[in-house]
Amino acid sequence: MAESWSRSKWVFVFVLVFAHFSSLSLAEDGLVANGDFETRPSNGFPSDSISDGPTEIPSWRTNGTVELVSAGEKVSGGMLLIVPRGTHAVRLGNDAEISQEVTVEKGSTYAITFSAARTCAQLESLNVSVPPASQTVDLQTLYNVQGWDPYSISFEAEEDKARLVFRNPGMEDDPECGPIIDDIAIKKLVTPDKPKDNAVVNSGFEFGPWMFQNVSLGVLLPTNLDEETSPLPGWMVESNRAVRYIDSNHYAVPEGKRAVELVSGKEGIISQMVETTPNKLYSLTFSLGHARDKCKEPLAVMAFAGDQAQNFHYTPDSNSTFQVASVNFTAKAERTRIAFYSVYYNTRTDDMSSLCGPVVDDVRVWFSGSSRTEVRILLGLGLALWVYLLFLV
Ligand SMILES: [Ca+2]
Repeated sequence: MAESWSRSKWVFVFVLVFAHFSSLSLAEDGLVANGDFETRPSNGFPSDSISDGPTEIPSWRTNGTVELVSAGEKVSGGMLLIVPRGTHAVRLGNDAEISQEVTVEKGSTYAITFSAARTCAQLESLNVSVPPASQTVDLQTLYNVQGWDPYSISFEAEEDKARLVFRNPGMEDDPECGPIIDDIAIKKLVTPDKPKDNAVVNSGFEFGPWMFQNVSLGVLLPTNLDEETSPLPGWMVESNRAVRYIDSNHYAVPEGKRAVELVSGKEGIISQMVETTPNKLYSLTFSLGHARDKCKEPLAVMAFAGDQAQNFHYTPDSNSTFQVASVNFTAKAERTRIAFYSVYYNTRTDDMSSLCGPVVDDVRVWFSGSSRTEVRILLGLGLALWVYLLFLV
């Protein structure tokens, strides 16, 4: 009896220890292992050693010319290398890549946040993949004068291990060109429940990719590969340019802690297909705001709901950084597309080149009463009743 008790106790301890370790190895939200490239390689950082040998990058597998670069370094042209944060980052040469395996939950969706900068004026891009999903992020557009930006893409885990691969697909003449990447973080995405009185999922943009507390640039969301996975659950970025995901620590956000800033004019569209009942009258309402990021006015959005399209200008008000706008529409099908883009291409007043634009938040779609045909039928019935009553009299 005592023996079997002691054995089951050991089994219990073993299960506990096993559970502990298996939960530890799952990727946690935040930086991946050495995701900021600040871990010292065994033979030191290239910048502080005189040896010319190849440097290994702790926690990463490399292929091709991958360099650990330091803030303050210059390339041959005399251009200062941009290191997004901290002291070190990596630069990917022609066709070079770095990768790392992360443990994930099969079937879950993850967002990868990373910072990227281009080194030369050429068409630079970065291919980010979690095989079989793959996406090429265009680094041609400079969204802000600091020369780098955080980006986010998403993938659905098909296995319980995923390999994150960052590759420079370019073939530049100058071997010193090639994107610089830094601050690679992962976050498991949760799709929020749909509220009862609103057909919009993630209506306040509170669910989204990892954001670094002390980074004030927001996170750029490039075009989605498909409708199923988006770093912004429920929403799609449809066009060929990015929108900016912003936080209330650094921007004026109408509701909650997160919102979207439409920074790419007509080329940065966010949309969602919402469930509707055909022939019912609906109202789309949303907050239209100013991010308080010195964005030069006028700010305006074009809002789409089914076959309705309407543009709204942001009217500055000293008491508030946003206003509520609405569009009425009659649903034609069981799913209706709602979408937003910025009417203007705006830049900041201080540097005249950082891209900015109107803020959209708190998007709601709800029944706004009976449809016109229903009203007509009711009026018709009422009239018939009166006629009938008159006959009786
Ligand atoms: Ca919000």
